[in-house]
Amino acid sequence: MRLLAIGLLISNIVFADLSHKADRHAPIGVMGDHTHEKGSSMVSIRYMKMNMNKLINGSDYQDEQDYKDDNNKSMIPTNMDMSMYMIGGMYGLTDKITLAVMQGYIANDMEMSMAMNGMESESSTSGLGDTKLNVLYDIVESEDLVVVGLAGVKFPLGDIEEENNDMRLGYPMQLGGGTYGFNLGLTAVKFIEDYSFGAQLKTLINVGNNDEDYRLGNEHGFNAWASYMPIDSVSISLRVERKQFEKISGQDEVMHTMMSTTHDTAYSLRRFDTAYVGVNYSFQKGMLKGHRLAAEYGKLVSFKVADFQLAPEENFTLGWQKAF
Ligand SMILES: [Cu+2]
Repeated sequence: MRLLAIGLLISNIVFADLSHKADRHAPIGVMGDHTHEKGSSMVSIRYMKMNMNKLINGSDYQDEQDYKDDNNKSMIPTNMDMSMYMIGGMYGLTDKITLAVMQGYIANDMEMSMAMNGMESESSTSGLGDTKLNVLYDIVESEDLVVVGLAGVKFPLGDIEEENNDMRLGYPMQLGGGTYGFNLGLTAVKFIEDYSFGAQLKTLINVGNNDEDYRLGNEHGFNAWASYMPIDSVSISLRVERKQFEKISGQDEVMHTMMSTTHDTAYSLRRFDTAYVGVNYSFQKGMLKGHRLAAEYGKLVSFKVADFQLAPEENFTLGWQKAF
């Protein structure tokens, strides 16, 4: 009995140590992959940047002439930069249940050129995005296997009436979806010595119609990654992600569909596959013990979209996390 108690104590101590290891957190672009012990919490800040400057349609890159040949829209999207600061908080309600809240601040810049004469125009939007509140549940938590379930709600905080010169901007320039949504997710990570292998399925189901009489399409995400941890403080990762967006239902009547393909809901049915390389760094001692830094770079590898739009060619995420 006593031996068992000591054994349990030791295994607990060994286990508690694991959370400091770099690969106990997924690559920084993956969220909802881990939980926290009862009473412990974590804050995180992520900076995400995406650059889009190539036209695509179907599964191919396109040029401005292709765009003009295909439709009569008056403007051609030529460049879009999106950056987001995301603040997250996690709190272990029990050893099994963790609450997680996330709030982004978004800044978008978009350039378009007039189909008729090539005249350039610019627009920008910025502000808070939609809020996400999730409950994470520890289905399995052992030394070599972690399985986490996720369920939560997306709150429609982000503005959907962003304009430029009194003209309603296209869907990608809006800051939120305007409706509630439900998040569901399942993440599993297997640890084998210095390696770990993770997979995550995620779905966002949007519900109802927003004030502008439309609803963004549901989003489905699949992630798989492998990471290698040469020392406890560092892990490097390779990840592939598939993101599928269903079509917008309804439409914003104030938006002029003839303005550009991103003012027309047809574009919104789309799928992107992205490959990532990333690094996690977990401070093991000294003043910064408990702090984590992570970065990830993603490059689009394949896509299938229903209408002309700008490809999310490259993205970069930098993150800081601190557990208490
Ligand atoms: Cu956390």
